[in-house]
Amino acid sequence: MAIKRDGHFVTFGQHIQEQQQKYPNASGQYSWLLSGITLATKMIASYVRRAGLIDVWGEHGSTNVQGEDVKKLDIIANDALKRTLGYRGNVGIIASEEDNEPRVIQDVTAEDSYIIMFDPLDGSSNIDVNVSVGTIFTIFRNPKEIQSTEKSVLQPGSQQVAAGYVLYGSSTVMVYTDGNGVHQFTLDPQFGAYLLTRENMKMPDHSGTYSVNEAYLHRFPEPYQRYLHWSKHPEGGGYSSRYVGSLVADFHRILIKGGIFLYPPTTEQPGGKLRLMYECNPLAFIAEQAGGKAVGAGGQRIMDIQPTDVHDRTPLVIGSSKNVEEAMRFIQEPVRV
Ligand code: FDP
Repeated sequence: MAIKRDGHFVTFGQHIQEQQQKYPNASGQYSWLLSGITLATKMIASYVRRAGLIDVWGEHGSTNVQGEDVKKLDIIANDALKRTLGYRGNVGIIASEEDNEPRVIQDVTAEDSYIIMFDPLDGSSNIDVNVSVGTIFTIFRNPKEIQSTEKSVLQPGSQQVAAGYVLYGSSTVMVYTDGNGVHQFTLDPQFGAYLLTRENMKMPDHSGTYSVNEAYLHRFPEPYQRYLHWSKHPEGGGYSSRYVGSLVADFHRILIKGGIFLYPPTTEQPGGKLRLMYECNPLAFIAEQAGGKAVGAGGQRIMDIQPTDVHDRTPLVIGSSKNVEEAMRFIQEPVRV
């Protein structure tokens, strides 16, 4: 149910304004930027909802910088975000998982200028089969000192100002944090607004569910294999498993119900598959704000990893704090394959 305050729904915009009132010097520029994200995701949601009726299924016929086939909806989502954010005066740099290079929108060095990074459509291999997909975004401050675009962008996740995702699922929900807890907003298609539906979300600290593409088991380093064997064995964890194959959907379930998601190194991708900047950092920020944990190779905190390239990848273990700690007892040398 949508949460009411003084008998009224709380829109995402109102929530941001309430947050900003805590900072008397806030210029309002930040909420202007966020309105670009909400507008773009409403546009994406409207395409997702009409998939099958309009021509959005299938391959676009190109490959992205990662060498993956690009779907039509990937392009639509990427364009929607770039268009809406490109006109926001306070956006300095935009970096998209689908694009080769970060794009400098304007050379702004003012205090309230931002860098936005996004995965426009996460889980896109699920689009054509009507399974949930999502948009993930993260926001950094544009460093005031004039630097190269690369240096400005390559900040560790601990520097994130805010992060969130939109899950186009049974309803369209946005989960957001700016370091003051995690809140969920649901898109009301009648009002055309995101309304507050969960406040100060906390992840259960343990659950008996793990999420991993277990078909790749033999490609994982041995400690991961041992952990997964223990997890399902009746004399070990005795856990159940769920794997959607859209990171946002798998993570959202864990945020609400608890558990653990793993994308380990594989023999083919020893550095992991998931992108540090576009996927892992934002979800790690949300996980930690909700009381969970997120670690990469060797158990390093995801948000402490210093990126060397905007398209860096990392192994990921994320979820309820006790589940992640439990997994870490098995996974000592995760990069050895
Ligand atoms: P996709 O390739 O469909 O875009 O990083 C992208 C991602 O999906 C994640 O959303 C998902 O968790 C993962 O890859 C799925 O990878 P596998 O198919 O290798 O399991």
